Amino acid sequence: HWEWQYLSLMRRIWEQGDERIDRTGIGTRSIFGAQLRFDLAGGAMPLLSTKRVYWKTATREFLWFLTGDTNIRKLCAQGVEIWTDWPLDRYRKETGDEISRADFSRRIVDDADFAARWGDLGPVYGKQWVDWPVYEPAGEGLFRQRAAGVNQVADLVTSLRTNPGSRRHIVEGWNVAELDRMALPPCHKTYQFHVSAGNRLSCVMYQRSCDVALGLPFNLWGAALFTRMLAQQCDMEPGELVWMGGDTHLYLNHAELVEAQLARAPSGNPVLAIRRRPDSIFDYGLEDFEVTGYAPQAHISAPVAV
Ligand code: DHF
Ligand code: TMP
Repeated sequence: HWEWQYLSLMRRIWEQGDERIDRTGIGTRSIFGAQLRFDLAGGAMPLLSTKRVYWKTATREFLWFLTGDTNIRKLCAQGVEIWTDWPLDRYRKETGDEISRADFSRRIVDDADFAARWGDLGPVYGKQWVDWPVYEPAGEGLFRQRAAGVNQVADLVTSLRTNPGSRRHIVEGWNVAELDRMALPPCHKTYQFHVSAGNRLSCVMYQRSCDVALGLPFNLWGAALFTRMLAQQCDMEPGELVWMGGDTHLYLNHAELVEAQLARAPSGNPVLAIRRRPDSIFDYGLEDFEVTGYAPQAHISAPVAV
């Protein structure tokens, strides 16, 4: 079962990882450089069975990236709170107001001005993916920003269709000049696609920093979903997902999750069906996705390091 790769990675980090202080102050055990491979043929998805993963939440997050939006308001309005802690942390620090997460999220949804002021993450994934800023010479050594930036995702669909053999099918989030304005610099920073002789679309995703317990299950799902959507749009079959990690870690306060999950064994092979073929990569909705054969073991909650 593919999931043993995930469990082995988790065990290796927990038992042999280098213990270090990280940015959040929680502390991690970490290894540097890791790989997982997953075959997407037949609709199979890298969805963990050894704990329930909220794939609908992960899908909502991914579709939100594709809209280019970087404000958490639309996520909160759908009950998705996975990004709320970062704007909340900034709000508390800058105002001294000890508002609860639930109240903060409610206010983001109810109050557009408040959301505009406090809900934005800066030019993160969505912005870079579909509107990477471009500057053109405007004479006398000045530059002007072009009205529309580069839509890497639209360009990717075009390049896959017209030049499948290319080795340049890349979506990049790491915009060096804008990192300092992002709430978090991109973790899943590079997606590269490849079309095989048999018309199979594969993806290598490079993640510079990986929270194996909380982030990785979502990130594997997102990369596989992206590959499936692109394959459908380009009349290809899904190939392989290859995940590569840089600093691949477990937070020290995830001990209970790690112990519980490593005591479980994988079961089942969930399959994703896409119910219709939308007109473009930007027209998918949650209702277009159906997962069958997913009978996971109980969810295991763990605190996220902010
Ligand atoms: N920071 C850290 N330290 N780890 C992350 O994984 C992370 N991920 C981010 C932003 N910053 C991060 C964005 N993605 C959860 C999952 C993904 C995610 C952020 C948070 C999470 O907390 N998942 C829980 C609860 C899911 C839910 O509430 O729906 C889980 O058990 O999967
Ligand atoms: P860092 O910017 O100091 O590396 O912290 C980012 C943390 O968030 C790190 O634990 C990795 C984790 N992370 C994921 O694993 N996946 C994600 O999608 C995101 C946004 C973050």
